[in-house]
Amino acid sequence: MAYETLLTEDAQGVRTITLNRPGALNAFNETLKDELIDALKAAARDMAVRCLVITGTGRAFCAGQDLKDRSGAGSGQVSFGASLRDKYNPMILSVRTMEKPVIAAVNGVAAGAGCSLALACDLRVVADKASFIQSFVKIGLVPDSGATFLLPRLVGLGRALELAFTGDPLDAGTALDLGVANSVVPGESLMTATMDLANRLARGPTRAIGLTKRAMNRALLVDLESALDYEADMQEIVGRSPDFAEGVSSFMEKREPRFSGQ
Ligand code: T3D
Repeated sequence: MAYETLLTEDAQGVRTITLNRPGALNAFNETLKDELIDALKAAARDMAVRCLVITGTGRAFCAGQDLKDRSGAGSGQVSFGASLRDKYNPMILSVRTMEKPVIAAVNGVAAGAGCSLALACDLRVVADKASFIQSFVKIGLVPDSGATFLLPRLVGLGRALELAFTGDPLDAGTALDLGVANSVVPGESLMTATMDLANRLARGPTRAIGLTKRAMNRALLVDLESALDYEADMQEIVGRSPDFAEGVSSFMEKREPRFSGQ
C-alpha cells in the first residue's frame, strides 16, 4: 500500500518504516497515526518480515502529536482520552506485542508521543545528535503512549520522574549510560549500524526471538513463579520448531545455522 506520510522498504527480511513529515519534525497528524497503525499491522502479519526498523526523515525521529491540530486545546473540543485509546494506544501495543524484533533508529529528537514510540521499540540505535524529550509537561500534559510504563522500567523511577517533571532533553550519551540507547553512533552511520543489527536479527530464529519478547514483556508484570511457568510454556512451543531442529543440527555439524524464521 502506498502511504502519504510514511515510506516503507523491504530488504533481506528487514522492513523499514520511515515517518515522513520532515517539515513538522514527523509530528503525528491523523494520517500519520492511521498509516503507522496500518503499517505496523502489515509488518506483524507478514511472515517475510523478520525484523522491523522505525526511523524518521530529516532531523527528527518524531515530535509527538501535531500541535497544529490541537489549536482548540483546553476547550474540550478534542477528547484526548479518545485520541489515545483510538490511535496512540493501539500503535504502542502493536509495537510491543509484535512477535519479531523492532528497532528504533533514532535519527534526531524524539519528543512527546514520539519519545514514547522510541521507548516502545525493543532496541534503540541512536544518532549522536539525537535526544529524547518527555515534552508533555511543557504543554501541561502527562506522559502518555506508554511513557509512564516504559520509562521507569528503563531508567528507574527517580530518573523517569525527573525527566517527566522537567521536560529536559536526554542527550544520546546520557541515554546510553541509562540504558535507553542500546548504542550511539555518528549520525552518518546510523542506518548502516542499524541495518547491521537488523540483518543479524532477521537471520535469527524469529519464533524464538518473538516468544522471548513476549515472555520478557509479560515477566515485567508478574511474580517469579508465574514467569518461570510461562518460560516453560514458551520453550515447549519453540522446542518443536524447525529453527530449533536447525539450531541443534548446525551445532552438531559445527556450522552456522540457517534459520528460516519458522
Ligand atoms: O493530543 C492528543 O491526542 C493527546 C496526545 C498527545 C501526545 C503528545 O505527543 S503531546 C506532546 C506534543 N509534542 C510536543 O510538545 C513537542 C513540540 N515540539 C518541540 O518541543 C520542539 O519542536 C522540539 C523540541 C521537538 C524540536 O525543537 P527545535 O527547536 O529543534 O525545532 P522547532 O523550531 O521547534 O520546530 C521545527 C518545526 O517543526 C517548526 O515548524 P516551522 O515553524 O518551521 O513551520 C515547528 O512548529 C514544527 N514542529 C515541531 N514539533 C511540532 C511541530 N509542528 C507540529 N507539532 C509538533 N509537535
